Amino acid sequence: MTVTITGFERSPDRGRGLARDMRVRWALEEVGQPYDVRLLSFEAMKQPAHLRLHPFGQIPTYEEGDLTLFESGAIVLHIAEHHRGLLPDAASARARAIAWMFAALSTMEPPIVERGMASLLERNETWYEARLPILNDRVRLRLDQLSRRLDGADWLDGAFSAGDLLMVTVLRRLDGSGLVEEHPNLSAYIARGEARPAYKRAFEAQLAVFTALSAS
Ligand code: GTB
Repeated sequence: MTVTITGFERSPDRGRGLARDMRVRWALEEVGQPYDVRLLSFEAMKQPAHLRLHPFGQIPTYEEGDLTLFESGAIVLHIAEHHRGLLPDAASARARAIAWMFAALSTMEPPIVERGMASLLERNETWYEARLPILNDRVRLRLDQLSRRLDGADWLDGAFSAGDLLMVTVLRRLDGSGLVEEHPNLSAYIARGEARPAYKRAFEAQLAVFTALSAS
């Protein structure tokens, strides 16, 4: 059954693969599941047709037959549960991989997004220069802890899993901040994720949307 996901018609990241459709594309590529992408304008995302799929009027969504999902984490978990390759078979290892998925989205991502939103929307505020070090330190705390746990391993818990997939996409949002580079093992971890053939296919597919737009 063909899967259809949604993505930005004009991604504000200009093809850097930082929007959350990237993690869904990557998961689908990892498991070898073909998919279609419906591209949406910001206006279309707020219309009733899309709000029926996504209560918050955002991307990504996921449609497979009569199943519709929103929330990138739930979508990646669904893909991982229905195909081999993104979660271990053994029950305890599987539960730990799912814990890393939650860690990526509920422990690492919030301070990273908070920092990103501040740099994007609050840069001209008088208090921005005073607030940025506070936001950086919140991110630094989590990066330090993650770096210590990863230590010299390739992946967070044994083989590559959906936990790594989400973690790498979350860490990529720090691109340009200089914060990840304070931990060479985390830079190498991201690079390992980006070197995966499935990642590359997903990245190229979302970049092609931006390239086609720029050429038109
Ligand atoms: N918790 C939801 C999930 O994980 O699926 C969050 C979904 C979400 O934030 N979607 C964003 C969206 O639709 C796109 S990814 N925004 C439009 C809106 O809310 O009206 C967030 C994003 C946007 C842009 C960049 N960028 O330019 O670098 C990075 C990430």
